[in-house]
Amino acid sequence: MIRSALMNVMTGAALKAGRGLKRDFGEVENLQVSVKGPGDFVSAADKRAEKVLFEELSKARPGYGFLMEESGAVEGSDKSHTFIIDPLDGTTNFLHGLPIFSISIGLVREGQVVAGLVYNPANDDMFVAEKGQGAYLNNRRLRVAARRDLGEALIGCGTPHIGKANGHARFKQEFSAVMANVANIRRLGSAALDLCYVAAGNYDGFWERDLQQWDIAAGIIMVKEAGGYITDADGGPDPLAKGTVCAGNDLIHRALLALVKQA
Ligand code: 2AM
Ligand code: CA
Ligand code: CA
Ligand code: CA
Repeated sequence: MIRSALMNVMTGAALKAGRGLKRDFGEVENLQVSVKGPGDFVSAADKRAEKVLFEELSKARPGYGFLMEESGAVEGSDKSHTFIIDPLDGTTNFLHGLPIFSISIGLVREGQVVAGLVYNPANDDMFVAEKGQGAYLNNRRLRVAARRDLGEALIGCGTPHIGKANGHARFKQEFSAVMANVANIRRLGSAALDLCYVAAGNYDGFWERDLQQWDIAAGIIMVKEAGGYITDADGGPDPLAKGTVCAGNDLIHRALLALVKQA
């Protein structure tokens, strides 16, 4: 288990914000919800959690910059460190009473994710990773699945959102290509957790397009520190910049990427 000062700060902030999310999840029907765009919702729970995370992290690491889904960028005096935060990844699940959502915190140093945390308050799953230190779920060290045969693999994915007409056509082709070659496919709705499920070996692989940095910053280091491979969905080396991902162990990643790229 990672017990660095930084990870203590990040877990403390996530647990505090998570208590608020648990409370709000218990009375989700009373939450104020607004619409940011087609199929894109934000609730008072997202905003409250983000406020707690910003307060706690900026108190402990004054000077670090922030990039947050709901409040945008906050520049710090320290130009080399930025926290990238999604206070509630899986808002749609949350608002529908499905306990598959998370808080995601990544720390980027000079363009590279050096620490990540993904916390699901509904079941207290706390995933953490630091560069060179491994990835953990609660106290258990994580390792990506060992499966070698794509035909036996369980693959996760993300579906395009309403209003993305090009994305729909492309996704249908990718989905058919992958479905014809794997054991089965899942779609859970929190990209941050999806990448943790690759790190933990629950999914053998995962791909999704049209993501934001806060959806994947923490998940990227989780997969890498669990011994996995992660690229953008076209095989490029910087999924954080591209906003697309393809992940798995070395063999599954390579085979899945070939299907997605060809589609
Ligand atoms: P969110 O719940 O924080 O918005 C699931 O496929 C991923 O896409 C999640 O990380 C989710 O993050 C994000 N997402 C959900 N609805 C979206 C939309 N309308 N536009 C862009 N991203 C969305
Ligand atoms: Ca959102
Ligand atoms: Ca998100
Ligand atoms: Ca969010």
